[in-house]
Amino acid sequence: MAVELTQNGDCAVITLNRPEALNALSFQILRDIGAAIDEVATRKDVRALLFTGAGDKAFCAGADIKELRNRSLVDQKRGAELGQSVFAKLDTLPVASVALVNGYAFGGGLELALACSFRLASVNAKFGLPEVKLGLIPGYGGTQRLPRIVGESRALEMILTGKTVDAAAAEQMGLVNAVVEGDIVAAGLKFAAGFTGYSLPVLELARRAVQRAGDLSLAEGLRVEADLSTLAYCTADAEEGMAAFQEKRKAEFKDG
Ligand code: DAK
Repeated sequence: MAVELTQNGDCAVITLNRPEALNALSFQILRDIGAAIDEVATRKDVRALLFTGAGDKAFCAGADIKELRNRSLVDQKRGAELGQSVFAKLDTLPVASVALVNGYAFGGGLELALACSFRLASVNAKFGLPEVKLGLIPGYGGTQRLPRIVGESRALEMILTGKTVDAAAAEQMGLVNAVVEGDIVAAGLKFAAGFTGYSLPVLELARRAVQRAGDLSLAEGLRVEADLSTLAYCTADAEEGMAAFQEKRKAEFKDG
């Protein structure tokens, strides 16, 4: 299987498993990623989703270039919409996602990582949107998500030059949350443990609020925050969290 879904405790792990092509995204692999994300959404015991790539060279070298040629414009547009809709599933997934970038994350591979809630990089990770070298521009969300994460100027520089950014530079520009040494899946599980113990519905409300920051005015965003923070206040977990503080004990959240 070119897309493998496994579970490690309360974390689902989707592995792109096509190392002979540096885990390049064929249209079938995109559909399989979509199906795997849908399956994760049904699992009640999953509290985070991790993505990684098989092999020691690549997270994902991007869209399968060999598949992109000689297609009609209608097919190309549908292809872009397929990639966009699969990656957009991560926005509405009930749990946060972490891209574990263990090598090259180019083109569509970087766009997958950008669609995740968080990104960790191995020391040898390399990031880039090299579409311009092929006479193309990003089609799976890169022109929209990259500027929201690193700012317009840095995003334009990556998109117009196609230059590669190494792990240290990616961390410095806020493209990744951290650079990790050693086993990146173990690092991802540890990173996820930093939030999986909290109330899932409350985490989801926090993600919704932050997502809206990218597309609303400050005044509208503050109204959304007032609504969503009030919704969080209505959960039994909020009552439990505040009671536990006063009773000087650890909160026992029940996802309610
Ligand atoms: N697609 C297909 N095969 C790939 C691939 C890719 N993106 N990347 C690597 N491979 C394959 C290579 O062809 C090679 O297989 P063989 O040819 O030997 O059978 C194998 O993986 C190993 O690759 P290399 O031999 O090249 O390995 P190196 O270590 O020498 O180089 C590299 C690694 C990552 C620097 C190099 O492979 C590379 O430059 N790869 C291409 C990176 C790239 O340009 N990615 C695609 C960006 S474009 C759309 C609009 C736009 C897009 C999509 C859709 N629509 C409107 C629908 C654009 C999307 C992109 O992602």
